[in-house]
Amino acid sequence: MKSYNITTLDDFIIKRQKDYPTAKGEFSRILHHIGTAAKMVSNKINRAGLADILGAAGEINIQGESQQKLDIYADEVFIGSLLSSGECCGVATEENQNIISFTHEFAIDGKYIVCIDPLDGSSNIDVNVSVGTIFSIYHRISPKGKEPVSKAFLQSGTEQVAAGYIIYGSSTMMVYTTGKGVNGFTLDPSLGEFCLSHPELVMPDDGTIYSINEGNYIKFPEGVKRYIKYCQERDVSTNRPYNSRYIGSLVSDFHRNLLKGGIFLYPESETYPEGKLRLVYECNPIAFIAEQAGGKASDGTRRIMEIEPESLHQRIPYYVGPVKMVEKIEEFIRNK
Ligand code: P6P
Repeated sequence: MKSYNITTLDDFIIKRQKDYPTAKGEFSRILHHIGTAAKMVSNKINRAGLADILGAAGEINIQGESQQKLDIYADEVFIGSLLSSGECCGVATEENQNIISFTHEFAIDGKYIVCIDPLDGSSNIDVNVSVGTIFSIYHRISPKGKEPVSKAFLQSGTEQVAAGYIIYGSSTMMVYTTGKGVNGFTLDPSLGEFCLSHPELVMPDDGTIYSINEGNYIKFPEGVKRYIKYCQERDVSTNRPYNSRYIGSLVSDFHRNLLKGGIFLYPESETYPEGKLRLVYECNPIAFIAEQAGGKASDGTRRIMEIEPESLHQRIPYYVGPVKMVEKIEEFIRNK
């Protein structure tokens, strides 16, 4: 008789809680609440074409980008869910200039803070392309009973307690790490549960996909231009030319590269002299997952997770993927 061995996200969190002898469930509660918020956002995204939730909300966010209605909805849902967990004392999100402290009596003693991009790639929503949520969890560094201090949100990526993303695609998946490997869960809409579907994810040690917005080619640094040509040259011994795959949604591009082997590149350019992607709530969480899956993430010269953030919305050049591929682009940048 066929047996259905279904492990839900909550089962998995509780099972893994035993890996942390001192754990009292606070951390598990945060992950559970992130899962709940993800289900709510997934539900809205899947009906975006029907409900009046498509299109710009008429606001401009702190990035100077027109906010999509779903950006605002996702921001409010994740903030509300993290607050209600009672284990998080504050959040930093892409949509808010400053940190949001939870001073409510049931949350002010929360052991953790969360940095989150509630809906990354949201400009793709109106054309039905997959988008994502990206999050990092850190310990608070201020004593309990007081509001979180801003430098708690500027810890280097090596201090992450956990990191993950949700990809709202052909199915909704949640992929996260707590520093003991990477696991993927697929939302079963009929159960309303995230079920373990990709246990112990490991990134291939090399790849044949490169993901970059080649429309910016003329603005790229010389080393990056030469690397792109390297990807396009014929050399069967190194499986080149590679395939170019670019969705324009970091979570989607990274998720494909994590599963199939490929490098994602977002270099600095005249348009984005510091790079476009944000260190705190995009690059660091994805870097943690990449490293835990055996990959690497760099700004072209430095390990992303060792960079001390200087500001909440700081941008950084970003190269993430299999170690061999990231080391190759670093070589091209070094020898520009
Ligand atoms: P471009 C989405 O706006 C985003 O922040 C990332 O998800 C994505 O990788 C990147 O920007 C795409 O930027 O300039 O290629 O459209």
